[in-house]
Amino acid sequence: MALNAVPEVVTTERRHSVLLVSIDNPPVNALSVDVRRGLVAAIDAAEADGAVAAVLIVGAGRNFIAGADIREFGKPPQSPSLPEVCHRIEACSKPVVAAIQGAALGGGLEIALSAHYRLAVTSARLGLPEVQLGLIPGSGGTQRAPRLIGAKAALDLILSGRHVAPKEALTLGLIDRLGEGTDAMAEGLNYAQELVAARAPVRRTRDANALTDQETQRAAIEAARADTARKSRSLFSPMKIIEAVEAALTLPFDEGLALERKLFLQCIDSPQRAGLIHAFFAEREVLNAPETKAAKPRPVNSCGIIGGGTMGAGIAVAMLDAGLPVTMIERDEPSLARGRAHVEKVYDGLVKKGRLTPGAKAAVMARFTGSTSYDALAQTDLVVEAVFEDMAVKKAVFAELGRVCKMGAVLATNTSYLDIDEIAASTSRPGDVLGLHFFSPANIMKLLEIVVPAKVNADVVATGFELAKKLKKTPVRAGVCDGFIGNRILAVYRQAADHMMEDGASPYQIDQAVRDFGYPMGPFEVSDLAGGDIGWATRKRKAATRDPKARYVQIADRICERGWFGQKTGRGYYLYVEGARTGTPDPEVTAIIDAERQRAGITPRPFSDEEIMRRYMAAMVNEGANVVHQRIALRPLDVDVTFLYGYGFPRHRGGPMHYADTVGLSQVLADIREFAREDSLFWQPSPLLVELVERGANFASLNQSE
Ligand code: 3H9
Repeated sequence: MALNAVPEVVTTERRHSVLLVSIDNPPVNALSVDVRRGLVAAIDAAEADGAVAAVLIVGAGRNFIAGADIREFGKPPQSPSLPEVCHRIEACSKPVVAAIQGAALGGGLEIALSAHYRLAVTSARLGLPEVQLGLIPGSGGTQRAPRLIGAKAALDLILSGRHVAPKEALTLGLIDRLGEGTDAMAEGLNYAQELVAARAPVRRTRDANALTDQETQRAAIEAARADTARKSRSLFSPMKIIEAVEAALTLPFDEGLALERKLFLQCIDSPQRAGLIHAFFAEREVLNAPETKAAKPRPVNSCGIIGGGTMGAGIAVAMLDAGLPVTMIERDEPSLARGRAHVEKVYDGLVKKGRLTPGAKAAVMARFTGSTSYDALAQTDLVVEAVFEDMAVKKAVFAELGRVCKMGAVLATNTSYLDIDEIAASTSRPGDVLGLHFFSPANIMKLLEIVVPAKVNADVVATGFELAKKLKKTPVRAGVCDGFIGNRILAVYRQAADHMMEDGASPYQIDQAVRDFGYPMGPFEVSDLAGGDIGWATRKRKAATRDPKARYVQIADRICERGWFGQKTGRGYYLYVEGARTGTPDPEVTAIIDAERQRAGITPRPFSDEEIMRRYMAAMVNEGANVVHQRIALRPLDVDVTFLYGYGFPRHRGGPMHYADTVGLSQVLADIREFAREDSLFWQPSPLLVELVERGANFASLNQSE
């Protein structure tokens, strides 16, 4: 029986003496203003109805509540606020039970913490992931969670943002009961009726006493503070989280709540919050490509890999991890044995670390077969070619694939820069050919560029996206060009770094400035890690087509000529003593740089860290704009996601294009024009950047256009 008219995202219905309050706000029951109003109205209705002895809150669909409605952040607040809703629930004079299935995250868990009793079924995942959005829990989570489970456990949850399964939640004391079945509503009704029968009292989390042992709690807070200072130096919200949780120890509940609110609003106003929420939506929006809307993916239940080198083996592991059977093709038995050994080595490492049992390893390897004959791929659904980067070799592979593979098989190349249209033309079925550009190590890196050649069928592209989901990777649609989205842009800002090195900044200063910006490594450290020979090979390949008028810095070539390829040879830009993974500056490299400056007639000048980043980012953003302008990337957000997932761009800055918006595009353009006075060939403003500045628009305005 419907008791009263509340907005339909929250419905109420009496079941005996229990008022069942159901939140139905697809897709994830986020706490929009209507839900908040509905919840308050439901509690009011429960108080007013003498026949109601308890309240049960449930979520319709797969989730309980995924949290505050992130789309409302940054807009004018609407009443009631979430803290007010939580307060209203907790203050209810009749027992309130939360029955959780699926996500109870952020504000969703805070609603549950405001209820008086909590039950979760097996599908439940509980967490306070606000830190991942640059926030702190803002509706009592920092005050109620420590009171319920202690400061140490609460800090662990809130600082990591991790999701907790119901068993652990029970052990922690976050919930009171584990539901035996899967139906949270049915389990919750039984629980609520039991509580009514037992005349169970209202039990408010604000009065919980897990903080009584002050000394232990303080130690936990100090440990978290030291750890955060070390690990999350450049992040804004983690220290605010610690401050708020500390208040749970030192202040009365209502004062703690007031402090939490103040700190939450500071976080809401921070550019890091804007960057992280942009990243959250962008990584979901990349899934919306024209082909994913237009076509259904082909089924992929088996996979072939051509080539058992580092890349091929990494891709094989990614496929095996996703549960697919893999057939690896190599040209001869010794190469095949090496390919298999590469794959096994990864799983042996996991066994050694105790993350995989020998039995589980054997089960995975049972899905791996190898062959020296392409005929073994006759029934395979999808093949990824990962052979040497040479057009003639690739064309020969694709001609073979066209001959042996069944009709409808997807034929993918993992090339990093070769023209996929040309590769596709070498088969009898170009409509089945696309690029799947994995990043090394392919079983770990999350980015997968889905490269779309001119003649490919839409369902083949959709299959690439579906495969990414299976592999738990983040796909970004890219057009065909040298380097696609990521490596094409990388080539340009790497040159900007080389120019600065020759003009007076040391590689060590540049790396430090880039790390201070938030990257885990600077460009020269990355070069040493990847192997200087890789970039050297690319430079040689491009030498014939290089514009003779373009500036070319030879320092890297001088270093490579000495056989210094980075970590694997013990020296590159840095010195690596006895296999160390962190290098130290090398005076001989500095001498090489000095000699090159002299040879080029350059008098070195000092660079500030700020100027280094201005140039580095201007180069990245300008080429990013070119990539969008030429439709290599669908939208600026696709460039952002590429850099967040493939190049270590600091997530709290949202990606290079989002970052450029925060700096202001007119400022970026002014910088480029200023730099162009020294080198007008390198610093050519992107037509898109110029157009946006003229219109007073930004990159974000293009993200909505698809
Ligand atoms: C918070 O609660 C602050 C409070 O402490 C204080 C406030 C005062 N809002 O991920 P999916 C959308 S902060 C709005 O693909 P899944 C998402 O964009 C919040 N929209 O599904 C997507 O839209 P579209 C703390 C949201 O099944 C659709 O839902 N909570 C929200 O793979 C499906 O999402 C979090 O940080 C939201 N809160 O995963 C949890 N959440 O279809 C964030 C999702 O248009 N959410 N959407 O692309 C998640 O972690 C996952 O979405 C979840 C489901 C695990 C719930």
